[in-house]
Amino acid sequence: MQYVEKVLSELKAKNPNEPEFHQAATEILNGLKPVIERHPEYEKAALLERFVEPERVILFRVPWVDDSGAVHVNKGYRVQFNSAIGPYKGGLRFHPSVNLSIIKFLGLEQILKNSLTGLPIGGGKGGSDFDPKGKTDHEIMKFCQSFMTELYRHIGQDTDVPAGDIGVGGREIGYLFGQYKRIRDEHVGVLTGRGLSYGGSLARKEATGYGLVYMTEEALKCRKDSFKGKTVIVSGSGNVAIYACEKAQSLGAKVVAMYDSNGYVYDKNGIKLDVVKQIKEVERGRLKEYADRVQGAEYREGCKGIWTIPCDIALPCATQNEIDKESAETLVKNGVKYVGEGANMPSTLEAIAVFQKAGVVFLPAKAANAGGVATSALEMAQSSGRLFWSFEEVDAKLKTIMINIYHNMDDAAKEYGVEGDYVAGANIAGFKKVAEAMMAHGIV
Ligand code: NDP
Ligand code: 2IT
Repeated sequence: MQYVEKVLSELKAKNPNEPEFHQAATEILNGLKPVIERHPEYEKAALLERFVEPERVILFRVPWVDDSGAVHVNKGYRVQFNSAIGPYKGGLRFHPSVNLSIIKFLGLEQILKNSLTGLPIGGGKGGSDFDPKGKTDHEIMKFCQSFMTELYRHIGQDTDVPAGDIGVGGREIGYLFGQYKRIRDEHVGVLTGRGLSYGGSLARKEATGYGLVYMTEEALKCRKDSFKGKTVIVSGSGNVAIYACEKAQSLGAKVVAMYDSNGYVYDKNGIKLDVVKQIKEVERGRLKEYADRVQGAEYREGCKGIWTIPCDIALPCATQNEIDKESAETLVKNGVKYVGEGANMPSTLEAIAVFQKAGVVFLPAKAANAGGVATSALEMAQSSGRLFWSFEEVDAKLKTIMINIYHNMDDAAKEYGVEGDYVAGANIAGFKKVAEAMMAHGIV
Protein backbone atom coordinates (compact mmCIF):
# COMPACT_ATOMS: atom_id res chain seq x y z
CA MET A 1 0.00 0.00 0.00
CA GLN A 2 1.83 3.02 -1.32
CA TYR A 3 0.16 5.64 0.89
CA VAL A 4 1.01 3.79 4.13
CA GLU A 5 4.60 3.17 3.00
CA LYS A 6 4.99 6.85 2.13
CA VAL A 7 3.68 8.03 5.51
CA LEU A 8 5.91 5.56 7.36
CA SER A 9 9.06 6.51 5.49
CA GLU A 10 8.36 10.22 5.98
CA LEU A 11 7.72 9.61 9.68
CA LYS A 12 11.09 7.87 10.05
CA ALA A 13 12.91 10.62 8.16
CA LYS A 14 11.22 13.43 10.12
CA ASN A 15 11.62 11.75 13.51
CA PRO A 16 15.05 10.12 13.50
CA ASN A 17 16.33 8.35 16.61
CA GLU A 18 12.84 7.44 17.78
CA PRO A 19 12.87 3.63 17.40
CA GLU A 20 9.94 2.92 19.74
CA PHE A 21 7.80 5.49 17.94
CA HIS A 22 8.73 3.94 14.57
CA GLN A 23 7.86 0.48 15.92
CA ALA A 24 4.42 1.48 17.19
CA ALA A 25 3.63 3.44 14.00
CA THR A 26 4.71 0.51 11.81
CA GLU A 27 2.45 -1.91 13.66
CA ILE A 28 -0.50 0.46 13.57
CA LEU A 29 -0.28 1.69 9.99
CA ASN A 30 0.31 -1.78 8.56
CA GLY A 31 -2.78 -2.97 10.41
CA LEU A 32 -4.79 -0.08 8.93
CA LYS A 33 -4.06 -0.88 5.29
CA PRO A 34 -7.44 -2.52 4.61
CA VAL A 35 -9.29 0.55 5.95
CA ILE A 36 -7.18 2.97 3.98
CA GLU A 37 -7.91 0.98 0.82
CA ARG A 38 -11.65 1.38 1.37
CA HIS A 39 -11.34 5.12 2.05
CA PRO A 40 -9.39 6.92 -0.68
CA GLU A 41 -10.67 10.23 0.75
CA TYR A 42 -8.34 9.76 3.73
CA GLU A 43 -5.24 10.21 1.59
CA LYS A 44 -6.65 13.40 0.03
CA ALA A 45 -7.22 14.76 3.54
CA ALA A 46 -3.68 13.73 4.62
CA LEU A 47 -5.40 11.91 7.44
CA LEU A 48 -2.55 9.55 8.28
CA GLU A 49 0.06 12.34 8.18
CA ARG A 50 -2.06 14.25 10.70
CA PHE A 51 -2.79 11.14 12.77
CA VAL A 52 0.93 10.41 13.38
CA GLU A 53 1.84 14.02 14.20
CA PRO A 54 1.03 15.01 17.80
CA GLU A 55 -1.24 18.04 18.16
CA ARG A 56 1.16 19.42 20.77
CA VAL A 57 4.43 18.35 22.44
CA ILE A 58 5.36 19.98 25.73
CA LEU A 59 8.92 19.64 27.04
CA PHE A 60 9.96 21.22 30.30
CA ARG A 61 12.58 21.46 33.00
CA VAL A 62 11.88 19.85 36.37
CA PRO A 63 14.31 21.14 39.00
CA TRP A 64 14.14 19.72 42.53
CA VAL A 65 16.20 19.51 45.70
CA ASP A 66 16.98 16.18 47.39
CA ASP A 67 17.11 15.57 51.15
CA SER A 68 20.83 16.36 51.30
CA GLY A 69 20.29 19.74 49.65
CA ALA A 70 21.69 18.73 46.25
CA VAL A 71 19.91 20.19 43.21
CA HIS A 72 18.76 17.92 40.38
CA VAL A 73 17.23 18.64 36.99
CA ASN A 74 15.02 16.19 35.10
CA LYS A 75 13.18 16.39 31.81
CA GLY A 76 9.39 16.63 31.85
CA TYR A 77 7.15 15.61 28.91
CA ARG A 78 3.51 15.79 27.93
CA VAL A 79 2.52 14.77 24.42
CA GLN A 80 -1.04 15.86 23.62
CA PHE A 81 -1.44 13.56 20.67
CA ASN A 82 -5.04 13.56 19.51
CA SER A 83 -8.21 15.20 20.85
CA ALA A 84 -10.61 14.24 18.04
CA ILE A 85 -12.94 12.16 20.21
CA GLY A 86 -12.38 13.66 23.66
CA PRO A 87 -9.90 15.42 25.97
CA TYR A 88 -6.33 14.07 25.90
CA LYS A 89 -6.10 11.13 28.29
CA GLY A 90 -3.18 8.94 29.26
CA GLY A 91 -0.68 8.18 31.95
CA LEU A 92 2.54 9.70 33.25
CA ARG A 93 5.64 7.49 33.38
CA PHE A 94 8.55 8.17 35.73
CA HIS A 95 11.49 5.98 34.71
CA PRO A 96 15.12 6.77 33.80
CA SER A 97 14.59 5.36 30.28
CA VAL A 98 11.87 7.90 29.42
CA ASN A 99 12.55 9.97 26.30
CA LEU A 100 10.48 11.54 23.54
CA SER A 101 10.41 8.35 21.48
CA ILE A 102 8.91 6.36 24.34
CA ILE A 103 6.33 9.02 25.21
CA LYS A 104 5.33 9.32 21.54
CA PHE A 105 4.92 5.57 21.06
CA LEU A 106 2.79 5.42 24.20
CA GLY A 107 0.74 8.43 23.08
CA LEU A 108 0.08 7.01 19.62
CA GLU A 109 -1.04 3.68 21.08
CA GLN A 110 -3.22 5.52 23.58
CA ILE A 111 -5.29 7.21 20.85
CA LEU A 112 -6.57 3.89 19.52
CA LYS A 113 -6.78 2.22 22.93
CA ASN A 114 -8.95 5.02 24.25
CA SER A 115 -11.18 4.86 21.20
CA LEU A 116 -11.59 1.09 21.70
CA THR A 117 -13.03 1.66 25.18
CA GLY A 118 -16.06 3.27 23.50
CA LEU A 119 -15.75 6.23 25.88
CA PRO A 120 -15.08 9.86 24.85
CA ILE A 121 -11.34 10.19 25.51
CA GLY A 122 -8.53 11.38 23.23
CA GLY A 123 -4.90 10.27 23.44
CA GLY A 124 -1.95 11.68 25.38
CA LYS A 125 1.02 10.56 27.45
CA GLY A 126 3.69 12.16 29.57
CA GLY A 127 6.34 11.59 32.17
CA SER A 128 9.90 12.18 33.16
CA ASP A 129 13.33 10.53 33.17
CA PHE A 130 13.18 10.85 36.98
CA ASP A 131 13.98 7.57 38.77
CA PRO A 132 11.72 7.09 41.82
CA LYS A 133 13.74 4.09 43.04
CA GLY A 134 15.62 4.73 46.25
CA LYS A 135 14.06 8.17 46.80
CA THR A 136 12.45 9.13 50.09
CA ASP A 137 8.75 10.07 50.27
CA HIS A 138 9.81 13.66 50.79
CA GLU A 139 11.94 13.62 47.63
CA ILE A 140 9.08 12.08 45.64
CA MET A 141 6.79 14.84 46.92
CA LYS A 142 9.25 17.60 46.01
CA PHE A 143 9.70 16.14 42.53
CA CYS A 144 5.93 15.76 41.95
CA GLN A 145 5.32 19.33 43.12
CA SER A 146 7.95 20.70 40.75
CA PHE A 147 6.61 18.60 37.86
CA MET A 148 3.05 19.88 38.42
CA THR A 149 4.21 23.48 38.83
CA GLU A 150 4.77 23.45 35.06
CA LEU A 151 2.26 20.80 33.97
CA TYR A 152 -0.77 22.47 35.59
CA ARG A 153 -1.00 25.15 32.89
CA HIS A 154 -1.41 22.54 30.14
CA ILE A 155 -4.02 20.22 31.69
CA GLY A 156 -7.62 20.42 32.92
CA GLN A 157 -10.63 18.19 33.44
CA ASP A 158 -11.95 18.99 29.93
CA THR A 159 -8.54 19.47 28.28
CA ASP A 160 -6.08 16.79 29.32
CA VAL A 161 -6.41 14.30 32.17
CA PRO A 162 -3.20 12.46 33.13
CA ALA A 163 -3.01 9.30 35.27
CA GLY A 164 -0.41 6.74 36.37
CA ASP A 165 1.93 4.45 34.47
CA ILE A 166 5.33 2.93 35.33
CA GLY A 167 6.67 4.63 38.48
CA VAL A 168 3.49 6.64 39.03
CA GLY A 169 0.95 5.09 41.41
CA GLY A 170 -1.37 6.30 44.14
CA ARG A 171 1.34 8.10 46.12
CA GLU A 172 2.56 10.15 43.16
CA ILE A 173 -0.98 10.96 41.94
CA GLY A 174 -1.74 12.24 45.46
CA TYR A 175 1.22 14.65 45.46
CA LEU A 176 0.52 15.77 41.89
CA PHE A 177 -3.16 16.38 42.68
CA GLY A 178 -2.32 18.27 45.88
CA GLN A 179 -0.09 20.67 43.96
CA TYR A 180 -2.62 21.14 41.13
CA LYS A 181 -5.38 21.95 43.60
CA ARG A 182 -3.13 24.36 45.47
CA ILE A 183 -2.16 26.30 42.32
CA ARG A 184 -5.57 26.28 40.59
CA ASP A 185 -7.81 26.30 43.64
CA GLU A 186 -10.04 23.73 41.94
CA HIS A 187 -11.05 20.31 43.26
CA VAL A 188 -11.82 18.63 39.93
CA GLY A 189 -11.15 15.37 38.14
CA VAL A 190 -7.96 16.57 36.47
CA LEU A 191 -6.06 13.38 37.27
CA THR A 192 -7.36 9.82 37.54
CA GLY A 193 -6.16 7.05 39.79
CA ARG A 194 -6.85 9.37 42.73
CA GLY A 195 -7.25 8.10 46.27
CA LEU A 196 -10.73 7.09 47.38
CA SER A 197 -10.87 9.89 49.96
CA TYR A 198 -10.49 12.64 47.33
CA GLY A 199 -12.51 11.63 44.29
CA GLY A 200 -10.93 8.40 43.06
CA SER A 201 -12.89 5.42 41.80
CA LEU A 202 -13.16 2.01 43.37
CA ALA A 203 -11.57 -0.67 41.16
CA ARG A 204 -9.26 1.76 39.30
CA LYS A 205 -6.23 0.22 41.01
CA GLU A 206 -7.27 -3.29 39.94
CA ALA A 207 -8.66 -2.30 36.55
CA THR A 208 -5.80 -2.87 34.12
CA GLY A 209 -4.85 -6.29 35.46
CA TYR A 210 -8.45 -7.42 35.97
CA GLY A 211 -9.40 -6.12 32.52
CA LEU A 212 -6.56 -8.04 30.90
CA VAL A 213 -7.78 -11.25 32.49
CA TYR A 214 -11.44 -10.52 31.60
CA MET A 215 -10.47 -10.20 27.95
CA THR A 216 -8.29 -13.31 28.00
CA GLU A 217 -11.12 -15.18 29.73
CA GLU A 218 -13.47 -14.17 26.91
CA ALA A 219 -10.95 -15.35 24.31
CA LEU A 220 -10.74 -18.68 26.17
CA LYS A 221 -14.51 -18.92 26.50
CA CYS A 222 -14.98 -18.41 22.76
CA ARG A 223 -12.75 -21.47 22.31
CA LYS A 224 -14.70 -23.49 24.89
CA ASP A 225 -11.87 -23.18 27.39
CA SER A 226 -11.13 -21.36 30.66
CA PHE A 227 -8.38 -20.26 33.05
CA LYS A 228 -9.06 -23.24 35.30
CA GLY A 229 -5.93 -25.34 35.77
CA LYS A 230 -3.86 -23.28 33.33
CA THR A 231 -0.20 -22.48 33.99
CA VAL A 232 0.36 -18.75 33.63
CA ILE A 233 3.39 -16.46 33.60
CA VAL A 234 2.88 -12.82 34.57
CA SER A 235 5.94 -10.64 34.00
CA GLY A 236 6.45 -7.56 36.14
CA SER A 237 5.33 -7.19 39.73
CA GLY A 238 3.84 -3.71 39.66
CA ASN A 239 0.28 -2.46 39.48
CA VAL A 240 -0.78 -4.28 36.31
CA ALA A 241 1.03 -7.54 37.10
CA ILE A 242 -0.25 -7.87 40.66
CA TYR A 243 -3.91 -7.50 39.73
CA ALA A 244 -3.61 -9.67 36.62
CA CYS A 245 -2.18 -12.36 38.88
CA GLU A 246 -4.95 -11.86 41.45
CA LYS A 247 -7.78 -12.24 38.93
CA ALA A 248 -6.15 -15.15 37.07
CA GLN A 249 -5.70 -16.99 40.37
CA SER A 250 -9.29 -16.32 41.36
CA LEU A 251 -10.38 -18.00 38.11
CA GLY A 252 -8.40 -21.12 38.98
CA ALA A 253 -5.12 -20.52 37.14
CA LYS A 254 -1.71 -21.29 38.58
CA VAL A 255 0.65 -18.33 38.18
CA VAL A 256 4.15 -19.78 38.46
CA ALA A 257 6.47 -16.83 37.79
CA MET A 258 6.78 -13.03 38.03
CA TYR A 259 9.69 -10.57 37.81
CA ASP A 260 10.97 -7.11 38.55
CA SER A 261 13.76 -5.38 36.67
CA ASN A 262 16.45 -7.36 38.53
CA GLY A 263 15.27 -10.93 38.18
CA TYR A 264 12.44 -13.44 38.33
CA VAL A 265 10.92 -15.79 40.85
CA TYR A 266 9.73 -19.24 39.86
CA ASP A 267 7.33 -20.81 42.33
CA LYS A 268 6.13 -24.14 41.01
CA ASN A 269 3.51 -24.29 43.77
CA GLY A 270 1.91 -21.08 42.56
CA ILE A 271 2.84 -17.48 43.45
CA LYS A 272 1.72 -16.35 46.94
CA LEU A 273 0.36 -12.98 45.98
CA ASP A 274 0.08 -11.67 49.54
CA VAL A 275 3.88 -12.00 49.81
CA VAL A 276 4.39 -10.15 46.51
CA LYS A 277 1.99 -7.39 47.63
CA GLN A 278 3.79 -7.03 50.94
CA ILE A 279 7.20 -6.73 49.23
CA LYS A 280 6.19 -4.51 46.31
CA GLU A 281 3.23 -2.44 47.53
CA VAL A 282 4.01 -2.06 51.23
CA GLU A 283 7.80 -2.28 51.55
CA ARG A 284 8.66 -1.07 48.01
CA GLY A 285 11.34 -3.77 48.07
CA ARG A 286 12.85 -6.18 45.57
CA LEU A 287 11.21 -9.39 44.38
CA LYS A 288 14.37 -11.30 45.26
CA GLU A 289 13.09 -11.29 48.84
CA TYR A 290 10.20 -13.56 47.80
CA ALA A 291 12.52 -16.55 47.56
CA ASP A 292 13.79 -15.85 51.11
CA ARG A 293 10.23 -15.88 52.44
CA VAL A 294 8.55 -18.68 50.48
CA GLN A 295 9.86 -22.21 50.68
CA GLY A 296 10.38 -23.98 47.38
CA ALA A 297 10.54 -20.73 45.36
CA GLU A 298 13.59 -19.97 43.25
CA TYR A 299 15.01 -16.56 42.33
CA ARG A 300 17.17 -16.01 39.25
CA GLU A 301 18.98 -12.83 38.26
CA GLY A 302 17.94 -11.30 34.93
CA CYS A 303 14.51 -11.19 33.30
CA LYS A 304 14.69 -13.04 30.01
CA GLY A 305 14.86 -16.50 31.58
CA ILE A 306 11.24 -16.20 32.70
CA TRP A 307 10.10 -16.96 29.13
CA THR A 308 11.86 -20.34 29.18
CA ILE A 309 9.39 -21.61 31.79
CA PRO A 310 6.65 -23.64 30.08
CA CYS A 311 3.18 -22.09 30.30
CA ASP A 312 -0.24 -22.14 28.64
CA ILE A 313 -0.83 -18.41 28.95
CA ALA A 314 1.72 -15.57 29.00
CA LEU A 315 0.72 -12.19 30.35
CA PRO A 316 3.60 -9.71 29.87
CA CYS A 317 2.87 -6.84 32.27
CA ALA A 318 6.16 -4.96 32.74
CA THR A 319 7.42 -2.86 29.85
CA GLN A 320 8.00 -2.47 26.09
CA ASN A 321 9.92 -5.09 24.11
CA GLU A 322 10.24 -7.55 26.99
CA ILE A 323 9.47 -10.45 24.61
CA ASP A 324 11.81 -10.65 21.63
CA LYS A 325 11.82 -13.14 18.74
CA GLU A 326 13.90 -15.70 20.61
CA SER A 327 11.68 -15.60 23.72
CA ALA A 328 8.57 -15.88 21.54
CA GLU A 329 10.03 -18.94 19.81
CA THR A 330 10.82 -20.53 23.17
CA LEU A 331 7.30 -19.84 24.46
CA VAL A 332 5.78 -21.39 21.33
CA LYS A 333 8.09 -24.41 21.52
CA ASN A 334 6.98 -24.90 25.14
CA GLY A 335 3.31 -24.84 24.17
CA VAL A 336 1.99 -21.35 24.93
CA LYS A 337 -1.56 -20.95 23.54
CA TYR A 338 -2.52 -17.40 24.59
CA VAL A 339 -0.56 -14.18 24.96
CA GLY A 340 -2.37 -11.21 26.52
CA GLU A 341 -0.41 -7.97 26.61
CA GLY A 342 -0.83 -6.08 29.89
CA ALA A 343 2.15 -3.80 29.29
CA ASN A 344 2.31 -1.41 26.34
CA MET A 345 4.08 -2.96 23.32
CA PRO A 346 5.75 -5.75 25.33
CA SER A 347 6.29 -7.88 22.21
CA THR A 348 8.65 -6.83 19.42
CA LEU A 349 7.28 -6.87 15.86
CA GLU A 350 9.28 -10.06 15.23
CA ALA A 351 7.84 -11.71 18.35
CA ILE A 352 4.29 -10.89 17.24
CA ALA A 353 5.00 -12.50 13.87
CA VAL A 354 6.21 -15.67 15.64
CA PHE A 355 3.04 -15.88 17.78
CA GLN A 356 0.70 -15.26 14.88
CA LYS A 357 2.42 -17.76 12.59
CA ALA A 358 2.18 -20.41 15.32
CA GLY A 359 -1.56 -19.79 15.76
CA VAL A 360 -1.20 -18.43 19.30
CA VAL A 361 -4.20 -16.30 20.31
CA PHE A 362 -2.47 -12.94 20.55
CA LEU A 363 -4.32 -10.13 22.34
CA PRO A 364 -2.52 -6.85 21.61
CA ALA A 365 -1.87 -4.25 24.29
CA LYS A 366 -4.11 -1.49 23.02
CA ALA A 367 -7.08 -3.80 23.44
CA ALA A 368 -5.98 -6.06 26.27
CA ASN A 369 -4.78 -3.37 28.68
CA ALA A 370 -7.53 -0.84 27.93
CA GLY A 371 -9.30 -1.64 31.20
CA GLY A 372 -7.14 0.85 33.12
CA VAL A 373 -7.94 3.86 31.01
CA ALA A 374 -11.56 2.74 30.61
CA THR A 375 -11.92 2.82 34.38
CA SER A 376 -10.17 6.18 34.41
CA ALA A 377 -12.96 7.40 32.14
CA LEU A 378 -15.47 5.94 34.62
CA GLU A 379 -13.64 7.90 37.33
CA MET A 380 -14.03 11.06 35.23
CA ALA A 381 -17.76 10.35 34.87
CA GLN A 382 -18.11 9.95 38.64
CA SER A 383 -16.15 13.18 39.25
CA SER A 384 -18.32 15.18 36.86
CA GLY A 385 -21.51 13.75 38.31
CA ARG A 386 -20.30 14.06 41.93
CA LEU A 387 -21.06 10.35 42.27
CA PHE A 388 -19.38 7.38 43.87
CA TRP A 389 -20.18 3.95 42.44
CA SER A 390 -19.68 0.67 44.32
CA PHE A 391 -16.81 -1.69 43.53
CA GLU A 392 -19.26 -4.17 42.01
CA GLU A 393 -20.76 -1.52 39.76
CA VAL A 394 -17.41 -0.34 38.39
CA ASP A 395 -16.07 -3.88 38.05
CA ALA A 396 -19.18 -4.98 36.14
CA LYS A 397 -18.85 -2.03 33.74
CA LEU A 398 -15.15 -2.85 33.28
CA LYS A 399 -15.92 -6.47 32.44
CA THR A 400 -18.56 -5.48 29.91
CA ILE A 401 -16.16 -3.01 28.28
CA MET A 402 -13.41 -5.65 27.96
CA ILE A 403 -15.78 -8.22 26.46
CA ASN A 404 -17.06 -5.61 24.00
CA ILE A 405 -13.53 -4.65 22.96
CA TYR A 406 -12.70 -8.31 22.34
CA HIS A 407 -15.72 -8.77 20.06
CA ASN A 408 -15.25 -5.43 18.31
CA MET A 409 -11.68 -6.29 17.36
CA ASP A 410 -12.68 -9.84 16.41
CA ASP A 411 -15.52 -8.52 14.22
CA ALA A 412 -13.30 -5.85 12.64
CA ALA A 413 -10.71 -8.49 11.74
CA LYS A 414 -13.43 -10.62 10.12
CA GLU A 415 -14.99 -7.67 8.31
CA TYR A 416 -11.67 -6.70 6.76
CA GLY A 417 -10.66 -10.22 5.74
CA VAL A 418 -8.00 -10.86 8.39
CA GLU A 419 -9.89 -13.17 10.76
CA GLY A 420 -8.02 -13.98 13.98
CA ASP A 421 -5.48 -11.17 13.42
CA TYR A 422 -6.29 -9.13 16.50
CA VAL A 423 -3.40 -6.74 15.89
CA ALA A 424 -5.08 -5.56 12.71
CA GLY A 425 -8.55 -5.92 14.26
CA ALA A 426 -7.73 -3.69 17.24
CA ASN A 427 -6.06 -1.07 15.08
CA ILE A 428 -8.99 -0.98 12.66
CA ALA A 429 -11.71 -0.96 15.34
CA GLY A 430 -9.94 1.83 17.26
CA PHE A 431 -9.12 3.90 14.20
CA LYS A 432 -12.62 4.03 12.68
CA LYS A 433 -14.09 6.46 15.21
CA VAL A 434 -10.98 8.65 15.37
CA ALA A 435 -10.85 8.87 11.57
CA GLU A 436 -14.54 9.72 11.33
CA ALA A 437 -14.19 12.47 13.94
CA MET A 438 -11.06 13.90 12.31
CA MET A 439 -12.78 13.98 8.92
CA ALA A 440 -15.81 15.73 10.47
CA HIS A 441 -13.60 18.43 11.99
CA GLY A 442 -12.04 19.49 8.70
CA ILE A 443 -8.33 20.15 8.25
CA VAL A 444 -7.25 20.85 11.83
P1 NDP B 1 4.62 -0.26 37.85
O1 NDP B 1 5.62 0.81 37.98
O2 NDP B 1 3.59 -0.43 38.89
O3 NDP B 1 5.32 -1.66 37.64
C1 NDP B 1 6.22 -1.88 36.62
C2 NDP B 1 6.79 -3.28 36.77
O4 NDP B 1 7.54 -3.61 35.61
C3 NDP B 1 7.73 -3.39 37.95
O5 NDP B 1 7.72 -4.70 38.43
C4 NDP B 1 9.06 -3.06 37.30
O6 NDP B 1 10.19 -3.56 37.98
C5 NDP B 1 8.91 -3.74 35.96
N1 NDP B 1 9.76 -3.11 34.97
C6 NDP B 1 9.75 -1.82 34.57
N2 NDP B 1 10.70 -1.60 33.65
C7 NDP B 1 11.30 -2.77 33.46
C8 NDP B 1 12.35 -3.19 32.65
N3 NDP B 1 12.98 -2.34 31.82
N4 NDP B 1 12.73 -4.49 32.70
C9 NDP B 1 12.10 -5.34 33.52
N5 NDP B 1 11.09 -5.00 34.34
C10 NDP B 1 10.70 -3.74 34.31
O7 NDP B 1 3.92 0.02 36.42
P2 NDP B 1 2.54 -0.53 35.87
O8 NDP B 1 2.25 -1.88 36.41
O9 NDP B 1 1.53 0.55 36.03
O10 NDP B 1 2.84 -0.63 34.31
C11 NDP B 1 3.33 -1.81 33.70
C12 NDP B 1 3.05 -1.76 32.21
O11 NDP B 1 1.64 -1.67 31.99
C13 NDP B 1 3.65 -0.59 31.46
O12 NDP B 1 3.98 -0.99 30.14
C14 NDP B 1 2.49 0.40 31.40
O13 NDP B 1 2.64 1.30 30.32
C15 NDP B 1 1.34 -0.55 31.17
N6 NDP B 1 0.01 -0.08 31.52
C16 NDP B 1 -0.29 0.42 32.76
C17 NDP B 1 -1.57 0.81 33.06
C18 NDP B 1 -1.95 1.27 34.42
O14 NDP B 1 -3.15 1.50 34.64
N7 NDP B 1 -1.04 1.40 35.37
C19 NDP B 1 -2.63 0.79 32.06
C20 NDP B 1 -2.24 0.18 30.81
C21 NDP B 1 -0.96 -0.21 30.57
P3 NDP B 1 11.00 -2.63 39.01
O15 NDP B 1 10.11 -2.48 40.20
O16 NDP B 1 12.25 -3.34 39.24
O17 NDP B 1 11.21 -1.32 38.28
O1 2IT C 1 -1.25 2.99 29.31
C1 2IT C 1 -2.32 3.29 29.89
O2 2IT C 1 -3.42 3.10 29.36
C2 2IT C 1 -2.24 3.87 31.23
N1 2IT C 1 -1.14 4.02 31.76
C3 2IT C 1 -3.48 4.33 31.92
C4 2IT C 1 -3.90 5.69 31.43
C5 2IT C 1 -5.05 6.32 32.14
O3 2IT C 1 -5.32 7.48 31.80
O4 2IT C 1 -5.68 5.73 33.02
